[in-house]
Amino acid sequence: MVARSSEVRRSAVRSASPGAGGRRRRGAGRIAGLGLGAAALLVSLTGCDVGKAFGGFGWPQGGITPESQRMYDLWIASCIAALAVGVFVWGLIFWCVVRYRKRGNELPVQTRYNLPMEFLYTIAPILVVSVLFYYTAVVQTDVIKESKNPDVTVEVVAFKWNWQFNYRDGQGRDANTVASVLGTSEVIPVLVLPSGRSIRFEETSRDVIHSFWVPELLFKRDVMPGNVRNTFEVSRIDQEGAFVGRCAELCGSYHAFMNFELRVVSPEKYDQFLAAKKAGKSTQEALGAIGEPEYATETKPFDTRRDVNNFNPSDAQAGAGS
Ligand SMILES: [Cu+2]
Repeated sequence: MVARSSEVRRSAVRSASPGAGGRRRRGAGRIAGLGLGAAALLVSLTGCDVGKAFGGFGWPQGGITPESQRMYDLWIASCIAALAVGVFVWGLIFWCVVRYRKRGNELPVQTRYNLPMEFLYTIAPILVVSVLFYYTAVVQTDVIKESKNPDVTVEVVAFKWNWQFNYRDGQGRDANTVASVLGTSEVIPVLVLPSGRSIRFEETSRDVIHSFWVPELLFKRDVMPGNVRNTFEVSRIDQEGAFVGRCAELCGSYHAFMNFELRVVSPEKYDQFLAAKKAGKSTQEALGAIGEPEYATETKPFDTRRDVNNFNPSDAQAGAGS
């Protein structure tokens, strides 16, 4: 009896709406059109700097290398794609809420086995994920690419809790250090690099795992002790100036003070700086010789405030006891 009545209802629905199949096809066509429109919008929007207008969608802006720009573009394009999909899905939800809101006790048409719809919501997510995967793989491969002969090679040596930067005459462990910059508790190490040249960073640690991070490079890589020698390369730095660098791996008590400064200067100034260092000048003297500030301008030296007795307002030295 129940089966029969539902059969009757279904046939009634079919006869009451002879154009249901056509409408469904038109609906699927409209959805496909919307999808195509969103894709076209995505392609056209990636041509302009939409990210800037929306604060980078949370991604840090101000990258100073072509690699950082590529990562930024990938992020912006992914956000726009996510927004397009989001708007499409939210639109469908609201449309269904309004179009199929309850109008009486009659059950609305139950749509099942709608092949175009099922095809759409199976294929569309696979397509979206594939496109995102493809562009991520392309950008990642590009960003971690290393050339055979970079213009400059710097060995980054991390230790608790400072940095040493060795300018090398080649790549790998067997190359020689031709000049060096060493940070101390009183002096922030200034890593001087040229603009417009490719730079290889080779990282090694004397003790625990650290992480070499200059936010403007939008690239961060762990500095490992032992045999692992992480490397990465930037094809050039586009902007001259001073940029603070940090350790981005919790490495011990004074991790937070493990800052350095990246000073990007013109290639001519860089050559003069290196020549001065090779001639035996200190980093500060060499910086002064090329007309640059001798000390870091963007960050302060190691300030542990060990000599300040925070718990006792008297002038007693910390650790002096009572
Ligand atoms: Cu560290």
